[in-house]
Amino acid sequence: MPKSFYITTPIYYVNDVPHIGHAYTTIAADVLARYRRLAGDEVFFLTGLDEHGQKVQQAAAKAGIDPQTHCDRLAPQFQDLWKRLNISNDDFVRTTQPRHTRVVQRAMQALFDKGEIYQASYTGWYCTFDERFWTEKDLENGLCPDCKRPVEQLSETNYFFRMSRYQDWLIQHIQQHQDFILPRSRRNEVLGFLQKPLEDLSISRPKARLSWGIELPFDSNYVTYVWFDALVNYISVPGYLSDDTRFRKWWPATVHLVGKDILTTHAVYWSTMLKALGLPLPNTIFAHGWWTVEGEKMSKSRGNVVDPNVLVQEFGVDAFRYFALREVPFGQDGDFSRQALIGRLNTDLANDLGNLLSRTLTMIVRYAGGVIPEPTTRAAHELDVQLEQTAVQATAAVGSFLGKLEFNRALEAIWTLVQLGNQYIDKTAPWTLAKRAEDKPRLNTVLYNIAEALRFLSVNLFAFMPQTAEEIKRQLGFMVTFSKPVLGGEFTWGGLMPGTEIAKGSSLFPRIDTTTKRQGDTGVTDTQQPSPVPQPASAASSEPTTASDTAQQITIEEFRKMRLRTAKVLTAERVPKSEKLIKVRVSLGAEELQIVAGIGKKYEPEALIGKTVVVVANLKSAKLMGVESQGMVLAAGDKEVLGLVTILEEVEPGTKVK
Ligand code: ME8
Repeated sequence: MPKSFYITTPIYYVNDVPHIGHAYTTIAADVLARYRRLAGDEVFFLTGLDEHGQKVQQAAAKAGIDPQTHCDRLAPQFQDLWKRLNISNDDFVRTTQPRHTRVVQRAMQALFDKGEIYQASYTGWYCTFDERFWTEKDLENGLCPDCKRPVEQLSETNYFFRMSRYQDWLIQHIQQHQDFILPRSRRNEVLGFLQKPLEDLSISRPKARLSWGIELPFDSNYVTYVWFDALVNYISVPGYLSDDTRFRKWWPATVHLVGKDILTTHAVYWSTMLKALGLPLPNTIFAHGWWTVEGEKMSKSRGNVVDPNVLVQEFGVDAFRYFALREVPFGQDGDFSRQALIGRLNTDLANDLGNLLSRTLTMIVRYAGGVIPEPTTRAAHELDVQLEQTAVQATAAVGSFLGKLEFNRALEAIWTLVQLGNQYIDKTAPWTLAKRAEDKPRLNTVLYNIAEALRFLSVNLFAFMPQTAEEIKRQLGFMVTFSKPVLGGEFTWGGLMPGTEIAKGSSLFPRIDTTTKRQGDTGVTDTQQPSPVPQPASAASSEPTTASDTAQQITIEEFRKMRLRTAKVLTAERVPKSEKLIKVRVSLGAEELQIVAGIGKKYEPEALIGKTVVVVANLKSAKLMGVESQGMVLAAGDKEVLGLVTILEEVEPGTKVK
């Protein structure tokens, strides 16, 4: 029997367009939903909109339209964004839908009939922004303790939910269910909150003050408090009080994903409501952290609200999905910056993953006629065993990390395989194997293994980056149906079918050019090319040093003009129609250079990727066979290149060489 996995996001207020905060929770939920489907669970993934209440009424009034029209205009913005982000939600609730309002009214009536709701007059401090009353002692310097805005004193007759009677029970429930509120630190916060006496909760608003809400079934002068309406979406949609069989299948929810801002409403209001209704509590409420933008709180007034649509357009959907979950451990606060996103895209996605695929495809075309070759021996080599084991372990690790909502660690586990794949290529050196006919069987095995590692990667990446997973699959031509529970059944190493034709396509992640102006950091003010370019003796000639070398002595100042740096080779490809020239893109840490080097007779481009070389980084750009070269890669040899200059130890790219 497949397990039922019911996951929800908050339903977002339609007072404004969606931003990266909303996208964050929704992407996280999507990854879990996709992964659980792949693992064979039956999944119900619900998201939607919170359309009632003061915030929405105010936004509509500001726009000069009635609230329903306002909601109808904004709802497609959320739905379109979810499509663009490849969100695989199974339903989309809007709290103005009759399927929801009906259930809210029935639930309210049931609570009223049970005596869980009573009417009373109340005087308190009201925060319009948070739509809630505070007691005198709650206030902080006379301001709302939550949003720090001014509050006003109001006296009202309202309906109250007897929340206070559930305080002890709730404390006990939280203590007895370790995973009910996660992460642990948030659980402790809720327990801390519950140390203070819990008051009854006002769950109505007089229509005279707020008309935009669901009318109380037992008093038409009132509408339902927006939270008492919104939270019910989690049960109204899967069939509470309307379809028992369906409801029994999905409730209790497996995970409610929320931001830390709305943990109390979920952990306290929602739990006690469910208890009063006689319903079981969800397994887990997970409160994730808060995103700032370039170090600042995101707000309309600051004008720094980030539109996910723009990011998708600029960087692609999967780069954004990857960044959102890779950058910060889920649960902790994080900061969004374009630079950080570009960094992730260029390194993890373009250099590591993109390169692995393109190198593999290039070699399959070149050395195996564009067809996945038949491996001759299985696990013949220590390197093969290591690759297979890492693929299998990474797959298991992804499952176990996602079980704990540790998205970033799941991605790290996947990247151990990406990196090992690249190392496997470097170490097995297929370009060398291709030179000797007797190495052909080994070459085939190696190429097969890399392609198989990529099949594993594609399956593991699917939940995070569905489009990328599909593209890897398409280019390598293997058969996997991601809508089937691939990981639920047999998913083993060696499943890749030899003989399939590959379809090398465009690169997965085009690099974002971050090339900066190349001056200044050495204090070099003279931008003129030092002339003649002094070459260190070791790189100048294969001849021993002669008297004529020493004749061309240079001063230390002249030498210092040269900007010598370590550089990591990111990409390498042959310059068309040239036997000798290879175009490399190298990273100097903060900047990148494109260099055309005459090393093509000695090296295959694939062998260079990932290597640390030494470059002259302030050489005036020149064009070689029409291709711009912005520096020089140092190599030993004169007419003939004998070997590239490398560094004995591991050093960061961009380190000064002197
Ligand atoms: O609270 N960083 O809706 P809402 C991370 N309608 N996540 C963020 C974020 C940020 N800067 N900003 C928003 C509501 N979020 C209610 C919910 S549920 C029954 C009713 C995300 O539009 C995060 O998930 O204010 C947060 O909890 C949610 O959006 C708040 O959305």
